[in-house]
Amino acid sequence: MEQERLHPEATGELSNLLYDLCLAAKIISRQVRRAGLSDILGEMGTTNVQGELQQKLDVFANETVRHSVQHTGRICIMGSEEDENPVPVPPGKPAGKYVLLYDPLDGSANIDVNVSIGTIFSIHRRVSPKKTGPGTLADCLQRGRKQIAAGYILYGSSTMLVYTTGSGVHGFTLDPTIGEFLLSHPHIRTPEVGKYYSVNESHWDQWTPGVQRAVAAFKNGDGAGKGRVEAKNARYIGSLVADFHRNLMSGGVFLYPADTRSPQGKLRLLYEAAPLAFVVEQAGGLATDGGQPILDQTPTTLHQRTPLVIGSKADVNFATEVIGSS
Ligand code: FDP
Repeated sequence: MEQERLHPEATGELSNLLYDLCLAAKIISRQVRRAGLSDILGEMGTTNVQGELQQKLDVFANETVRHSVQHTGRICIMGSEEDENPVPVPPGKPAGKYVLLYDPLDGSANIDVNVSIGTIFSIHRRVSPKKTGPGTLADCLQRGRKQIAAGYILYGSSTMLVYTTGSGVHGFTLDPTIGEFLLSHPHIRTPEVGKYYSVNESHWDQWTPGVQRAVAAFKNGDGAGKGRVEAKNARYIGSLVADFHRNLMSGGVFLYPADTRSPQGKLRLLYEAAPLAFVVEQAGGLATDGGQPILDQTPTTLHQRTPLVIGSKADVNFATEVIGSS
């Protein structure tokens, strides 16, 4: 509400879209909290003891987000990690001026082992010349710099919504006793230099010499004195949202570089890297692909991958310089 008042021209539609996402987050959070209890961890297509068709949690999350937004008249098209093609609003339903891109449940390898996971979202304005009816792929393929809102929901020791609309980053914690997100972390700023580096070092042999040098410097310090890198502590959960959130709050750098097995990197530009890049820049940090800022990349496909270096500004600048010089 406070943010909306900064824009006298605002119609309230964006706030309502964010509320729609909060509703989805509460439903997903409830299901995640019951994950070990509710037979929900089964494979798709199998039947549970009640004879109901089991749904994997990531499929459940995908549908929950879709159902929470597609009939509201606020969006014209959605793109999700779980859907091969963009999903326009259903025929006959009102289409709005926003585009939603999302990763319904990031860190899926951690679902079955009770480790933090998250939902990531990115919101753009529609750009297709037709102002009514369903949106098009072109609405989804916009540069990160054009995002008007982005954020994530972390299902961790508590459930937290962290978002930006371009006026800073704000964190809300879900109070399960009243079912509301309460503003717990206004105006989040990330430290200029981080304490942690987060990378899957088992990929070392597949990295370029530049990536190896950057990671070695984060691990050991580069010995070059003031303005260079001090040795950092390592933390890698393997859930992007959780690794990102810890580094945002405590300071740190997360790397998922390109390697010989994934020459474009592993993470997705539109609904993983770009929204987190918007959040981190708004918190005073930085995100690059090891060369250019993530927010300046031009997407050509919905599920495009990108290398990612994200976190505290000085550390991302250092890694980008070292990777680029190899
Ligand atoms: P996951 O495969 O479990 O969905 O988005 C993909 C992602 O998780 C990120 O959340 C995580 O940071 C990364 O992949 C982990 O990949 P590695 O196992 O290769 O480290």
